[in-house]
Amino acid sequence: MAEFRLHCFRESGNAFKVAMMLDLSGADWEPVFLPFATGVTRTAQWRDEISDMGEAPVLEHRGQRLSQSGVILDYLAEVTDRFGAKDAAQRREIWRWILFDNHKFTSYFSMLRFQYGIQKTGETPVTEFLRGRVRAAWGVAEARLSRQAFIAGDAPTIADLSMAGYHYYREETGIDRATEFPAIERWAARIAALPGWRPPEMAMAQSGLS
Ligand SMILES: N[C@@H](CCC(=O)N[C@@H](CS)C(=O)NCC(=O)O)C(=O)O
Repeated sequence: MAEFRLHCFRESGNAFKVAMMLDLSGADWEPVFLPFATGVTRTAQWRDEISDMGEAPVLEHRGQRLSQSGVILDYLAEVTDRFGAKDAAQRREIWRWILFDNHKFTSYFSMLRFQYGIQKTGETPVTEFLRGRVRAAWGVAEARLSRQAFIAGDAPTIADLSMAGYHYYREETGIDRATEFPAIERWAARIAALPGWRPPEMAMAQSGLS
């Protein structure tokens, strides 16, 4: 059995945040397939045995089960000594962006992508609202990434891996990233060029939605 086991499915950008970290750190890890569309994460058994929050990803390591991608990334930075903070001030800066990511940068985009790109709802008041919120949050990151190569400095950290989780999927969302957010586009390419990086469909092969 691999040292790290990640409960995940291919479409989960939140899980891909952790998969990227494991790949880029050269960790010995394996995906544990989560058939998300069956509703398994809503069952009492899964919540008892895997995670009470009923969300992917969940990381198993040394008898522990960790959830919340930000906490998992922080844990992995500690045990692998990769992509962590160089001092206390940078640690706070990393957490500032991970919290922003979880509240706005990833969450609005993941909902927009799910509704517009995967469920194919067409345009609705909800998708219009979400796209506006995405553009506002991405604008904040665009300004930062126009000035520096990575979110918390000149080298990649777990803040980048958190924020990049949804940037390698191709569903239509009504946002043209390359044109509207060129600094984010270049940043996503810089992360994908790091040694060991694999796309979601290679890192987490099985689809949880089909
Ligand atoms: N803040 C959480 C979000 C996790 C999350 O929302 N995961 C989705 C899959 S990508 C999920 O399991 N959703 C189930 C639900 O909302 O009921 C994290 O970063 O781990």
